[in-house]
Amino acid sequence: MNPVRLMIHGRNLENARVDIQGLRIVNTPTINSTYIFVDVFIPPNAQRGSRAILVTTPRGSASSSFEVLAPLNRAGRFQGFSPSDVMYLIMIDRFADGDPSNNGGIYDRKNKFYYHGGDLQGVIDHLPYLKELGITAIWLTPWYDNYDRLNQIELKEDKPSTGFHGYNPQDFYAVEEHFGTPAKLRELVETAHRSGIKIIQDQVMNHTGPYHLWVDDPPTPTWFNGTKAKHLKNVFQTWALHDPRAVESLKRETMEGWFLDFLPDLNQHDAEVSRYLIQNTLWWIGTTGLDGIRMDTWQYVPNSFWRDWNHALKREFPNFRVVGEVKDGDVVHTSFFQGGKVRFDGVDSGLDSLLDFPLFYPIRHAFAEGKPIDEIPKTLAKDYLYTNSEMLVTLLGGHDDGRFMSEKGATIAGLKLANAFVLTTRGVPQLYYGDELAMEGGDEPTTRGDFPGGFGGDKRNAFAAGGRTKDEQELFEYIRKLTTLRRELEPLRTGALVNLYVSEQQYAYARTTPRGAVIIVINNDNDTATIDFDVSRIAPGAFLKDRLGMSQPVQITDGKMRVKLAKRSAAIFAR
Ligand SMILES: [Ca+2]
Ligand SMILES: [Ca+2]
Ligand SMILES: [Ca+2]
Repeated sequence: MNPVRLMIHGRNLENARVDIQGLRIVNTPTINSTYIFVDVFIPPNAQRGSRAILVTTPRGSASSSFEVLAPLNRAGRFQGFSPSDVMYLIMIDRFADGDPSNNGGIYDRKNKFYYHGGDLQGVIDHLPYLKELGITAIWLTPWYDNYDRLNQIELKEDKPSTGFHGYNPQDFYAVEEHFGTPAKLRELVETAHRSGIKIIQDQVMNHTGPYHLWVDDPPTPTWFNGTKAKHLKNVFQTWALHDPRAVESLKRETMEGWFLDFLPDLNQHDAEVSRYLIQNTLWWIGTTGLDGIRMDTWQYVPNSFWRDWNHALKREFPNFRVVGEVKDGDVVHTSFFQGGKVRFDGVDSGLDSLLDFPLFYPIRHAFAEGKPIDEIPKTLAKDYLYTNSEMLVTLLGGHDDGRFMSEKGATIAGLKLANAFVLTTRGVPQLYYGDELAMEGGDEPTTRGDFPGGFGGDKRNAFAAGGRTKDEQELFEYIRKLTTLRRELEPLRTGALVNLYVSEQQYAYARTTPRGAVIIVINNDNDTATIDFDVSRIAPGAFLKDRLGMSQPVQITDGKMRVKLAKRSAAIFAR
């Protein structure tokens, strides 16, 4: 994007003149008392480095700086993600404290709503751990600068909270000081890439944090939908968003209401807002070399904006991929938001992928609560509604829901089955930090617990085998085995998903490519089960071994496969 539009904020700016050392200002679309927008052309041969910005008015002058960076080499950067990846979600503040010197401000490890000290250095320090687990992409919760004060608007358990989670940005161009610096972020991306691990940024474009300076002084009159004093409150009538019959006003409170009634809702229909957000995304990608984006609160932002945003992003970074958060269990609803198709509103949003919440709930029901497993294939049967179900990001846990192990009835055996399923079904598997150790936490604050061993003074270090309990070590090894198999067996990454057998508590499916097939069998029952099913079109006459070691080898005769599995266990059959 060239020229680049800069937003300058100050006081008494009427009649101001702006000069930027060695760069040409080609346009000044806006000057008012507190904002100036200037368009700066950056010639390809522009000298790298910091440039002084000088603002002069009849009443005085002020200066700031603007940095011109060398473009990053594209090799090994901006890679996107695919079903060949295993994604791992880290809440930066709660994973590992690699730099106690940034633990200032509202920091208290005993308060679950305050900063706990985790940071970007902590992620860098534990890349070898993630590599050992078989992770190839890390999704980090937002690293935007959040407010440096107690949030008196959002009370948690009747007390002020903080922005430790990152979802309340107050500066879209800065890194949270508790997490590190822009240089540390670039170091993380570079170091991760050297380890074969991609970095996914968590972005927020629906709203700002409640203390953003724009709230009291918006850059344009229509920067936000409403004002702090007068705005709609967000309602969750999300079904209306995909309803071809709904009038626009029926969607307004959902689209333009302030989230939780306090997060200022950005108006992407304002051309300046749209340009600001698009340029901001290109800047993060271009200055760090990161590989993908997880976009927060996707459905509350207009599809027409997403079309423009995705178009600008893909034009610059064609391999880049985006996964949107549409938190809903209904495939009819979520599938509406995937790109690749012009919808009834005349728009193709261009969105590559969605978090697969419609599959998340059946996974919890079956494997945690022990309810019938057939809810899973029943959900997968609706895949035809998506433009590309292979790209969906499948998960058994995340930072907005209680942990798997805190569901009623959850056991380690069930958690293993959930992992076995997520890491062998279609889609891009995503794990949540600490689930590989069966961490517990039943609600939003406790689901974001500190990783044991990531923080000074921790009693044990679960990043190392010696610091794990027997159960934790067994689970860790089981997941490691699954990620290894996914890497070794091509059909688990790229194969078509074929459902072979479904009963109330048994499910068999295959992943097939023209070159071969892998057959997965899960017994979710509390008794041993023997099942017979037809594989004549998938693996006729094959001799298959279970790579998880739970079943005897199977010789297929007459196209029939017979498998006997112990209670609550899974088998992965390959030649
Ligand atoms: Ca720290
Ligand atoms: Ca901050
Ligand atoms: Ca909105």
